[in-house]
Amino acid sequence: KGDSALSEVSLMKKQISALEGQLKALQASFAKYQKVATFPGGRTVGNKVFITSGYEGNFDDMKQRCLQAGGQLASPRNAAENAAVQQIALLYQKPVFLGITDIQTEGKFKYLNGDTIVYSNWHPGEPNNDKGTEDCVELYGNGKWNDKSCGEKRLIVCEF
Ligand code: 293
Ligand code: CA
Repeated sequence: KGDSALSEVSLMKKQISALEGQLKALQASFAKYQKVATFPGGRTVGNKVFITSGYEGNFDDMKQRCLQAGGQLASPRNAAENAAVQQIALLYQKPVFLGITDIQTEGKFKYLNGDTIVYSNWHPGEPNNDKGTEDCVELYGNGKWNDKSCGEKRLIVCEF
């Protein structure tokens, strides 16, 4: 009995040291992918990573591409996140569509999960629903937001 308890302890010690080795390898691998993901069209803010392929598309295209990649359209929820998306817009010299629309109720901008937005950075005079057709939101190089027709093509930025 004493012997079998001892051999269980030594088995567990072996398992723990194997796990330690695997954890170390995983940490090294993660650090590498974290660097790759932020080069050059990516930005991390806290636990969030914003990244672009550099391609443009309309809102539905972009939404699908981000979902397919396991993320969602960039949805900055504070000034730091907004600044990160702004840097990507500046780097690529292209405005970005955000994961925010008022498709459901005109004038009530929501995230794609249906929650009302907790942060906004509208350009003065926006949102103006110009021509009655603007349900999507683009982020300019100056970081400010404009409501825009969802059929326009804008830079694809996803968040993970
Ligand atoms: C109007 C007035 C402009 C404004 C524009 C955008 C379109 O043309 O000042 O920049 O609408 O809001 O989304
Ligand atoms: Ca507008």
